[in-house]
Formats: sequence, C-alpha cells, structure tokens
Amino acid sequence: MPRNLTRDLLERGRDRQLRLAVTGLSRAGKTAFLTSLIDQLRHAGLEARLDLLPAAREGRLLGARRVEQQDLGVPRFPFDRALAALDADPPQWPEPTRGISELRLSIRYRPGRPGWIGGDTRRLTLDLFDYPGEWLLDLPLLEHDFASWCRAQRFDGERAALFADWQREVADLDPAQEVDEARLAELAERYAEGLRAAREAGFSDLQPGRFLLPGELEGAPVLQFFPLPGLDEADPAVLAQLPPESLYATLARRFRHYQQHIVKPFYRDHFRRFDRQIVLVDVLGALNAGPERFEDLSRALTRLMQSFDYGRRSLLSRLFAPRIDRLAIAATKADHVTPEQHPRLTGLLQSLLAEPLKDLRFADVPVRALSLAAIRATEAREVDHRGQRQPVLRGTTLEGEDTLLFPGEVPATLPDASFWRRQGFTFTAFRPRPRDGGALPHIRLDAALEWLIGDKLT
Ligand SMILES: Nc1nc2c(ncn2[C@@H]2O[C@H](COP(=O)(O)OP(=O)(O)OP(=O)(O)O)[C@@H](O)[C@H]2O)c(=O)[nH]1
Ligand SMILES: [Mg+2]
Repeated sequence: MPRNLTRDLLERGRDRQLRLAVTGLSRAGKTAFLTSLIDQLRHAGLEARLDLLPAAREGRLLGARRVEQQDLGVPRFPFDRALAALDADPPQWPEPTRGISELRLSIRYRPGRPGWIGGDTRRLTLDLFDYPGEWLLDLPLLEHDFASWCRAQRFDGERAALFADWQREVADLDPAQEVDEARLAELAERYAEGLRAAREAGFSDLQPGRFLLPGELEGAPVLQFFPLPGLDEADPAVLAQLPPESLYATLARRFRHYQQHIVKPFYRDHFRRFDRQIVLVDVLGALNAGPERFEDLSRALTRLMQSFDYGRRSLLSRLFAPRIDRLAIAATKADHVTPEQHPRLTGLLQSLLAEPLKDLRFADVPVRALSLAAIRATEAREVDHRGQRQPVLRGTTLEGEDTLLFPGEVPATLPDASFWRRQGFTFTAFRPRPRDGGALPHIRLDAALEWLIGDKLT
C-alpha cells in the first residue's frame, strides 16, 4: 500500500485530539478569551471573524459542536452563562470565575490538501481548559521546606501596611509553643486577608495561590498556615526537634500537606497533560496601576513562567515531565488602546517576560507573543486635532456614557521613572457592545488560534 494511503487511513481512523489550556492571573481576561474562542469556532463556516486562521479563510472550517468532556469531575466552562451576560441589556462582562473548568469541542474541517477520497472531512477534538494563573505561583513552593519558605516571604514597601494586622499578631509567637486550633485558624484568616487586600490593591506576586481562590477548600485546615516570622536566626536542628503539637511543627505539617495534596496533584493530573497553553496578561491594567504594581506583576510573571521552563534540570521536568509543545503569551484588552499602539503593547509584554522568554527559547519550546482583545468593546476612529489626524477610541463606559478618547501611549519597553512621572495613560473600562448576531468582535484572536491550533487543521 502506498505510504500516503496508509497515513490517510491512520489519520481517519484516529480522531485527533488537542488539549489547550488558557491561564493568566486574576482578571487577566481568561473567561472572555475562551468565551470568544468557542463562539468564533461555533460560528465557523458562516459569520466567523477568523481571517488570520487559514482553515477558516479558505472555507475549510466547517463547524464546531460541544460534546461531553472527558473528565466528568471537572466543572464545565460556563460558556452559556458568559454569553447570557453579554446578551443582557445593557451587555455585561461575564462574572469572575474560580478554579479549573473544561469544555470539549468537536471541530469538523476539510484538510488543506484533499485526501484520497474526494470531499473528505476530518474531526479535531479540542479540549479547552481555564485555570487560575495563581496556581502556577505555587510551583516554586515545592522547592522549599517550611522554614526556607518562611524566610523567603517578604512584607516590605506598601505590602507592609496590608499585612500589618497579621504581622502585629504573629510578631511574638514562639515556634515551640503549643497551638490552639481556633487561634491558628484566626491567624491564618488574617494572613489570607492580607493576601486578598494585596490583590485588591493590584499586587500579583502572592503566595500560596490557593489562599486567594480556595474553592471547595474554604475553611479546610490545609489552607490554615502562614509563614512564621523571625526564623532567620533559628537553628534548623532545633526546629526539627520541636514536638508535633508545637506551633512550628503544626504549620510545617500543613505546609507539606499543601505541597503534596494541593500543588502536586494539579501539576500531575492536569498541567502535565496539556498540549498547548496560552498565558494571558493584563499589561494595560498594570500600567494603569502604577510602578509598584507593575514591578510586582513582573515578579509574579517571572515566577509563573517557571512552570513553562522545561530545561531538563528544572524542577518541573524533574517532577512531572510535561509535554507542552507550543506556548502563546498575550497582552489582553488591546481594544483599550488605539491600533497604532498595539505593536508597542506586544513589545512591552516581551520586555516584561524577557528572562522567561530566553529560558523558553533555550529549552526549545516554541513561543509566540501577541496582543489581542478577545471581546472588542471599542471602535478605532480618527479625529482632527489642531489640523492633525489623531487616532481615538469610541466606546461606552460601564456607566453607559458614550465617549471618544485617546487613552495615551504605551511604552514599547519597560517604563522608566520619567514615564511614571508623566503617567500619560488613562485606562477606562468599557461596556461590551451589543452582539449583532455574528460572532463576537475581537482583535487578533484568530492569530492566537492560528498559532495554537492552526497546524492541526491542515
Ligand atoms: N475592553 C475589553 N475588556 C476586557 C476584555 N477581556 C476582558 N476584559 C475586562 O476584564 C475583565 C476580566 O475579564 P475575565 O475574562 O473575566 O478575566 P478572568 O481572567 O477570567 O478573571 P477571573 O475569572 O476573575 O480570574 C472583564 O470583566 C472585562 O472588564 C477585552 O477583550 N476587551
Ligand atoms: Mg474567569
């Protein structure tokens, strides 16, 4: 049998499958991205807006259907709820989500090169996952024991004030003292409050990640630990000898439990099985929030990206042998700035991730950086300003006011002190536009799709 024929038979016999995960820190735009992606694929063949995806442009993408997901224990991605919000009057953004969710699409397409049977169609099963990027901040925690983790935590700068209540209460604790369970729960809650306040204040580099998104673990003792201050001078041998009911031993036990039963299972049961991932970053939101938050986002991303460092000696490879073969990183909500700023936005994202990107290239993981808007809420216009054409955005604010504005220039590389002094950037939140019956309007979502699944549709 000719080799081509054999390959064709094999491909037809075996349904192709791809597991694609979307992540990003809280509010990065994960739900909007997946909602729009599913919506585009479901409109495929008719009113999809996917010119940068060759399969769609060439009319080979025939459609996509939701089918039952493989893992029935994982919550379903709330696609219908998100669409219902966008269809409300006035349209609303989908609600925040928490934890991991999944949705399976079966995509029908015609191969680019016709197969050995005329009119041949194929199927790609696409498993989509949405999970909080905060969970990835916990990977480095696996490298610590409790004492070294405590020493690595920093509460300086503006964070000091946010954790002040907790710090006041733990300052005089003696690692050897016997614990009172209720008191421990209280102190842990104070610590979690500090983390939540820090997140509210725009900080990103926060740990343990599950404290912010406890889900069904709310109130469980495994989430009731915190770093003990003042261990710098403590003798590790003495700490190790403390009795099991001591404060130190109790916290250390919970820390280990968190490592073994919360952090590791996510990597083992989910992360390890993703074929491709996209990391979404709200660069513009961080720019708007000022230098300290921006720095913090940079630190958090560097930490988060360690989960994609497949260097052979990396912690991740040693523990879990992941198999991802392609990665995208995207600056979201690009519709908040005028189109000529988009290349700068991508440039800024690349500067922000310069170090992790170097590691990824070294580890030979193909990665692409882009800027996009999953659900475009504005329109780009031009106005006359003192005899010059000036690009502006038109949109409706969350309060329902129609506005025309120039939000400012995005720095193309990491902003310096003079940028922050000028702060020529005003970030206005816009209401999504009413849907017009076609697929959701977007910017370069199709470019992301081409990178993430395009090669499977040839
Ligand atoms: N203008 C504009 N705003 C967006 C876009 N995507 C997200 N947003 C805004 O960002 C907010 C957060 O987006 P989500 O998609 O809910 O982000 P998420 O990462 O799923 O957030 P969590 O589930 O809370 O972690 C939305 O409520 C919108 O206000 C976009 O493409 N354009
Ligand atoms: Mg979400």
